[in-house]
Amino acid sequence: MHRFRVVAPLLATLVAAASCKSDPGPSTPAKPARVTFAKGFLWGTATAGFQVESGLAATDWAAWVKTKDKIKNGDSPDAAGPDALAHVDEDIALMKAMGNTAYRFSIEWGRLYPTRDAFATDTPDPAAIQAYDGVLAKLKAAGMVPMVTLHHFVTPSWLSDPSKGSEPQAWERPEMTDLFVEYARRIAKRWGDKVDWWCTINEPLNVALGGYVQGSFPPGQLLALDRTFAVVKAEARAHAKAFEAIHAADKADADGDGKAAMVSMAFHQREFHPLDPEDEADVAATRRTRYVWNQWILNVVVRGDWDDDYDGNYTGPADRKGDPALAAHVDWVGVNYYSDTLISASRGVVIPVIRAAVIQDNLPTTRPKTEFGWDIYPEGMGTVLDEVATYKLPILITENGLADAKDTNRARFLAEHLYEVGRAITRGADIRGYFHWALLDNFEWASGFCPKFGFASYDPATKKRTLRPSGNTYRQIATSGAVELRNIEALPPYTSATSRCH
Ligand code: IFM
Repeated sequence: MHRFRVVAPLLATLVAAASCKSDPGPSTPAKPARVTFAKGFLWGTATAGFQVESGLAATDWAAWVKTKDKIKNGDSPDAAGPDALAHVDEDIALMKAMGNTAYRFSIEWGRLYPTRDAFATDTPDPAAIQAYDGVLAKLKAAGMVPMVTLHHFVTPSWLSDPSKGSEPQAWERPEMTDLFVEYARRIAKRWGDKVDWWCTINEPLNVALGGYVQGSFPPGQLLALDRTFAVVKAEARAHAKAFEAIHAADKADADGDGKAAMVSMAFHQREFHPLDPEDEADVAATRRTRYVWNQWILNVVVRGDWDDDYDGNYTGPADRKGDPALAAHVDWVGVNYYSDTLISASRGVVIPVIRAAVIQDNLPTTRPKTEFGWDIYPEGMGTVLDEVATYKLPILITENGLADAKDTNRARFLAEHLYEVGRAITRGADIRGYFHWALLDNFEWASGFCPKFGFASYDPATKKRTLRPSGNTYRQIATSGAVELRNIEALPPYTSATSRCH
């Protein structure tokens, strides 16, 4: 869903320029021999309910996967997924084998409350309660710090019906915000003594882009810009209210660090470059895209700056600067970083508002590509972290990873990205943890099971997990609390993926 398949003429002359950040010039400072991480840094992996669980029938995504031609190969998590709730012990064993100390996962609204009536009467499904109780108890017994996501793309069916895509769904519905806030309050109250790290909404912008621009997510709309931005605004407001509800409901300090709830969102932050760095229009379009993509919502929930028309100025009819109801509504910033993006002002499908075409897949650069068609670009992690550090809040990398079925690139990818995280820390960023996407192979939304993002693979029939060798690299880094440049150099060079999952 994150991938905008914008077919642009790929100019050979742009290739070197677009990949120039990989070629350090003579004035580049020497790279440190090692970077280190403080004791207590969270070493984790991540998953999300619909991607690894089965039986989430009462959700919009369950209906979406049954819709013709929406999912590659017609894949469905129920049939071929890793069935995570039935394999918690095995999954915790994987985490332990990698020296992990933390795990990010979601608690699914549609599993706990499959019907509107169940929600209205606060009668959660007992099996669901038991399942998540079990996950949290087992994580605690294993010494793992949980991070819980409350909305990772999936909405209960009673609030979102993809078969009626022309009507308002999920975040567009007037009642959604208050119901989500109530859901957040209940979860924080029930499990606040076990959870400190809360992530309200995963990738708020991407939910909207997938559902209303690209049409690859429910409700499957194409270039419906007004609806896209209405969704983003609703999510920003819902997050701010959920932030307050969670803080009011969860006063328990689960991990004994002196703080109770720590609440944020996970933002999909990308690096952006102009398709043609010599073209001023592309440069300006890149600036606009970076602002709307990486900064707009952060400005709302950190500073209360409500830039209603997304133009970067607070001068529009509904623009507001410094709204106290929205400002200071994150305790930390969650960064999902994957790769680079090229921006053109004119070549490809130009999206109004940003007035830019977004090219995310198979970039015309010399960098190695993942099986998802994304560039491997660790330096971009550093740029994004420096940008986020300007908000002066703790940061957690809530996702970072690659599709790599044969595990040829994962160890180097992990080490190089963590090296950039370490360097950002030495430049002053307050980074508290890193969650690799993903613990194990999972359902990659519209791309089905084709992309293999996991440290572990699993047998679809027996569900038996097998840790890929890169898990040893994670263990070595996590247990030593350091990344050594010489260890990175000893790893095999990247191999560009020859197959693609889309
Ligand atoms: O699998 C997704 C995840 O659900 C959200 N962030 C990006 C990942 C890889 O595309």
